[in-house]
Amino acid sequence: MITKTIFGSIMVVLLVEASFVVPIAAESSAPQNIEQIDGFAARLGAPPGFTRVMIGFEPLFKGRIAELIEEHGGRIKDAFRLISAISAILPTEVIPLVEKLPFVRYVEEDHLIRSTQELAQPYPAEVAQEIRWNLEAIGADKVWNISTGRDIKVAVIDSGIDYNHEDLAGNIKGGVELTLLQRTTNRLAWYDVFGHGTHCAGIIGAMRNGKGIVGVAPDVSLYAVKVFTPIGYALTSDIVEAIEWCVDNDMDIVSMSLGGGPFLARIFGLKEACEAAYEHGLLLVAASGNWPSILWPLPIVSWPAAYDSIIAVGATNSTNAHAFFSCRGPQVELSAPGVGVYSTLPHISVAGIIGMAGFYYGPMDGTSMACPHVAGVAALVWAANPSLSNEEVREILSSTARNLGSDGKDTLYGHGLVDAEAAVTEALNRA
Ligand SMILES: [Ca+2]
Ligand SMILES: [Ca+2]
Repeated sequence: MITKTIFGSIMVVLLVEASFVVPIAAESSAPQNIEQIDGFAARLGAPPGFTRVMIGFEPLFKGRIAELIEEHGGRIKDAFRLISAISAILPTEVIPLVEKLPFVRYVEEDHLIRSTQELAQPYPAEVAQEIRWNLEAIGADKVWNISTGRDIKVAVIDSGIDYNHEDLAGNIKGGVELTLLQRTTNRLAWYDVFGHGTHCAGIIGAMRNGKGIVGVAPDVSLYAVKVFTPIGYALTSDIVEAIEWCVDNDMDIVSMSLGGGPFLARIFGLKEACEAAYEHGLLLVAASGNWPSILWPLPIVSWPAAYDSIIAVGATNSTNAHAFFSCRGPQVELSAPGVGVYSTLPHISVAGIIGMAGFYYGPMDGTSMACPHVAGVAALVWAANPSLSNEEVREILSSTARNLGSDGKDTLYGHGLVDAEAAVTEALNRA
């Protein structure tokens, strides 16, 4: 039995996996990625006296919950099918009554998750396509004669993707916007004006086309699941809806370079959605979080990466050493490159606004960049042997990872650096 909880105006610490953007080879400056928001989230866009909530209930009572919300002058935002929960705007004074109902499992604030993307400095591609250190570190280029991720569907839950980008367009197969602003599959809606989603998408699946960069899985099918508004906010319920969309649309892999702080440890809706998607056979990968140990001494990664149903990925640099900002903890499952990673950027950017022609690329730092490397390797593994289950792909990634640091699994590196060549070889052995 899950304890009923309601959070009033507790201090909310938000984490952004994204992005203190630095030029390649520069030292990372102090991270700007921890923010504190107090009670603001659940009232965003809600009338005075109302709060945004997620209500979990016993499955047979969906209709009764909907009636209750209406009776009290509230409004349903999402009636989920993947989990037995509803997100809604409710009069704040009604919440204690609702949580006492015997068929209500929990009432929780619909927290905000923010991705404070700072724009990278985009450059027109100055070189022909090249294999950069991050791909060599994980051996991705060594398996493309066997597997390129073809026919594997990877959803990037983020800020959208620049579908016009020369290095992405051929691999982008669909998208959706699920934000407070609108909920639509209209192509214009899921364009990325932010940069973060396009950067992550390029790491997973930029094309092998003689231009720009190459992604880990250069023939993968990419889907943009846009949850971050142009100002960089998503509600927890938006992430739940995004995961539901991934299940409904038969995604194989979900890449989530996003996360939040300790308040999410006691959020049930997001946890349930991740568990349900995992049970449906999807493989979920998330960034472990960018908290330098000086700011976050506890050995625990951010959420949703911390959930058992998700592969938590930490970041390493070009010498395969732990990136100082990468969260440590027993939940870290794998490591992947996350410092000075060069990838695609959307045209609409500082350079785009001033009218510079061309397509753009640039470096970013963060566990946000590590996560899509693992999503890409998972796509290589699955394409090499489509008969594998999500649990088997996960087990192969861990068992073939290259140990780093102390012997065996540890709290800095997890099982170690993801190894595309060893993982694909193992996948073929099991075919
Ligand atoms: Ca390319
Ligand atoms: Ca180790």
